[in-house]
Amino acid sequence: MTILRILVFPDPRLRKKATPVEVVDDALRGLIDDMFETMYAAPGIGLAATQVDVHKRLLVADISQEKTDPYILINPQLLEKDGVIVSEEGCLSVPGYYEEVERAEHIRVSFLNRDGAEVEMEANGMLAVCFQHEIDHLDGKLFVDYLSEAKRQRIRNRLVRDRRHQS
Ligand code: GNR
Ligand code: NI
Repeated sequence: MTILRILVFPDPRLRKKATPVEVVDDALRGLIDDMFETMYAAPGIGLAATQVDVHKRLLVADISQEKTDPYILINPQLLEKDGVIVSEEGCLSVPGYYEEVERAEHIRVSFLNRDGAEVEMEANGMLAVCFQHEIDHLDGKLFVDYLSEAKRQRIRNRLVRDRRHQS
């Protein structure tokens, strides 16, 4: 198992649109295991393949405290959205910033599981927020895109400055 490097905004690779997974094989399951290890180590409640520079439609999530509720969504599709929830979001690719974002409160999503079987499920509340945040990543979208241009620029400038002081 390997902890993968997470891309940080404004890295242009975070803007790539991921392409569908064609085969669910052992190589993909290896990537999934590495994504869980990376997410849990961060720690985070979700991770999209885009964030580790793999541009395939694949995400992992676990919003439980005890890391007991792992979800793997391959080729996720949002089928229904209902209601509105506003929550404070963060992102491992935008470290240190938390802002309110409006999302659907209830969703229905279809995807392939780690055996390549088609699954449909509903998600509500925090899990629904997490899935929407991760699916956005697969489309090259970040939570900062929902903020004002001024806020996004300020976050970008600070992260670029942080990076220079690190390296
Ligand atoms: O760890 C994370 N926390 C979080 C909090 C509120 C809304 C979304 C998230 S996802 C984030 C991990 C991450 O960046 N996933 O892409
Ligand atoms: Ni994120």
